[in-house]
Amino acid sequence: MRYDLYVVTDRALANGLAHAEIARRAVMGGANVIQLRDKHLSPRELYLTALEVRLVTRENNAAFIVNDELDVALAAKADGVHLGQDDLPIEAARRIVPDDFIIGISVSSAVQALKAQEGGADYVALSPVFDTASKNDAGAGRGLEALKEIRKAVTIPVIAIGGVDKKNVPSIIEAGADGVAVISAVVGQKDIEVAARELKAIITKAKGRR
Ligand code: TZP
Ligand code: MG
Repeated sequence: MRYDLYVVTDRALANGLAHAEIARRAVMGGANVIQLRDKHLSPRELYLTALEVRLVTRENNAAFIVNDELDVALAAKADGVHLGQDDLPIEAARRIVPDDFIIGISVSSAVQALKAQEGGADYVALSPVFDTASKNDAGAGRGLEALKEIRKAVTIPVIAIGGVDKKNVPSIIEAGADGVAVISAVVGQKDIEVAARELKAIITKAKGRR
């Protein structure tokens, strides 16, 4: 499983474009993972949207992760769910998902990352690595030192989210991240597909230097 370019959907930042269309453009540009994230939809709307994103990701061999809502993720046959520190505890989630179901956890420290790994996380996301305007309660960026500490603390894939852009992505990969998760650097760009392709090329190049 590759996490190189992990794109989180956001309708507001994409000028109201449908989640499935954001996903389609991002995977055409090479996104490896799509996370459906929408805090405003009802469970039913989220489920129906997830079915659409499931089709697009399956057709293009991208992984599909649902943010927060494990029931929707399971019902729509997503590949996994992404949980924050205030969401369902990973131990509880693990008990009710198939063996190969991906559970990703947001962490802000090496201690949280180790705890997530011990609970059975498939990956952790340092959140936020840098300051971001795309999530109100994200808090201050933890920086590359926190990323390096997490990299040392766990053996599972580590990704970084928050304020990631074309300029800082090489430093994130150099610090040991397996990939980056982005909203504005791809979803907020005029041409989502082109933005994804450019970012992916930078990630691939930076990995080649490691
Ligand atoms: N979780 C932590 S930071 C963030 C999320 C969903 C927002 C990332 O958006 P951007 O625009 O890539 O900083
Ligand atoms: Mg959450």
